[in-house]
Amino acid sequence: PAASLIGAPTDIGAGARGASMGPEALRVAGLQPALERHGLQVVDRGNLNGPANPWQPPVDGYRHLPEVVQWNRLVFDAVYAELQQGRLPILLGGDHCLGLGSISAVARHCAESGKALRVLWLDAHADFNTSALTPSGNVHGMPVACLCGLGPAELTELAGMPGGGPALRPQQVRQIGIRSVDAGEKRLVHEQGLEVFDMRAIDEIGMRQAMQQALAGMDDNTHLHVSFDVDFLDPGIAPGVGTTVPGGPTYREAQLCMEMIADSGRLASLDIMELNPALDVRNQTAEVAVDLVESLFGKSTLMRVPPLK
Ligand code: DIR
Ligand code: MN
Ligand code: MN
Ligand code: MN
Repeated sequence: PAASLIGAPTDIGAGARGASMGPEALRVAGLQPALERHGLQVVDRGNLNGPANPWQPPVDGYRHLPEVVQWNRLVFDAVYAELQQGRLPILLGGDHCLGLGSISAVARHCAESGKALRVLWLDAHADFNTSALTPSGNVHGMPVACLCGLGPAELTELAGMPGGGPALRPQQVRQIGIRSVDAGEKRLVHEQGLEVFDMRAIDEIGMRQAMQQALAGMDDNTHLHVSFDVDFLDPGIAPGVGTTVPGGPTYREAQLCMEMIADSGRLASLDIMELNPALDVRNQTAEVAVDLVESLFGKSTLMRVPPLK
């Protein structure tokens, strides 16, 4: 299997500066050799080069919409090109607004190749705001809504789906680890029927059963995309993000989550987002992210043949 690292050094959709340094921190933490240890052939494509962050207040409910669109177009093209070559794209964020470009490319690729698509959204936040609902105007709080067709045309039409329409139906998404949803956003999540394994669900049924349910119903024809917002993790182990929310998955819960995704055998594209080295402590959040991504690609303590069900 061949994978490609794509750096997207920007904080254009975020509320704090610094996620622009995320790709380099992941490289410094040894992401490429860690993946190669698990039999992956990895090429680092370097960084995309998009517009600077003008750091302006919101206009009509969006901060930096033109720049967000430009960055997402670059991400779309880069991710789509890797998929066309049969490679596994790994997007190194950058803030989570870029999940839009990445998943738009995956959705387009799946539509053109007759694949089913499942998206796992690992995050403290639902990222399901619209310009009318957002408390901040930050587009990193909106990508899931945009992917489902709720947002400005420049973003909802990015995928250029054959036959038109949004990149995703809410039914294709499973969210894990959620513990911060804004008031209006909460109503929209409910109305759209998004399947959310929030922290209460994980407390009640455990990470194991949450992941069994989130991964259920995939088959050999399913492309699994994981969008990993590093703020998914408890801030105790991952302080280096712009919007920490207490009460996230522990190190062990996060490991199990990643291991169960690996065992599914369906992982075909990945985003690693929102790492903010300006807020980190000696790169420890980057290191924990790399460690977890290793598990996502099959690192395990023992040989498990077949994987424990
Ligand atoms: C908040 C924060 N819900 C917003 N969102 C974040 O501004 O829309 N997403 N941090 O990752
Ligand atoms: Mn493919
Ligand atoms: Mn996010
Ligand atoms: Mn988040």
